[in-house]
Amino acid sequence: MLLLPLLPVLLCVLTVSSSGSQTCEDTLKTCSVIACGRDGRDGPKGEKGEPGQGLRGLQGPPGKVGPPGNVGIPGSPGPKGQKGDHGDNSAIEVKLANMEAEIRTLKSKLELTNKLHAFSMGKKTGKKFFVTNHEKMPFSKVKALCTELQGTVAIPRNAEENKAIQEVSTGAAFLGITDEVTEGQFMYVTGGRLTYSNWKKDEPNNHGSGEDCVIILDNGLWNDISCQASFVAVCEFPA
Ligand SMILES: [Ca+2]
Ligand SMILES: [Ca+2]
Repeated sequence: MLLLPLLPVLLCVLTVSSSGSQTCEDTLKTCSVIACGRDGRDGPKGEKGEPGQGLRGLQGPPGKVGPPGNVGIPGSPGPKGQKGDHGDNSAIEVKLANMEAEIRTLKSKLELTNKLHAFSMGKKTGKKFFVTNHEKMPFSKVKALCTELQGTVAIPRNAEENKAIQEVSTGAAFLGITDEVTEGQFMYVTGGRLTYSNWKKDEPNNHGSGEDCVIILDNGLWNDISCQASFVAVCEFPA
């Protein structure tokens, strides 16, 4: 197929070479593609032809992935966010609720304890009551102990209270009465002169180096005695 376009040229070449006596001009009449040179040398070089119209090859597969690039510089900081919500208070509320429940329980227990104590002491409504730990100690310590318990040293204001103290104490007990300020003039530790007394016979006698405190004996009678001696501590509490 590729030889077809060249066929006239080949035929002409064959005709010229085989004719012998036939001149080039004669041959030119039949073979237009032949140039007749005067001296038979090559003609001038022709102009460069147009690029060929052959088919372009298919595109090849993509090449390998290249190495990763360098780390870029950090970007500028973003805009400030909105203010967050307030914290959750539920934990504190639960704690408070638990504490309130505990306080209610404690109050209830305290009321019951007070009732049991009053019952055990035979306390009657509207009357003060007397309490003892049956320990013996000097008068100063009895005063301190009763004060710590928010009470005072037992003071009988009448025969009924005198009997109550006598029954509570096991053995002789200090009373809240002294003549420490003025000898022979007995006063309540809470202030005021005596309005009731139950002295044993020949007492108070301020015996020996002096007796400024008072005790109630097993039989309920009183005797003045040294404040440094030890006797049972009995405290009184208001009704
Ligand atoms: Ca005295
Ligand atoms: Ca005495």
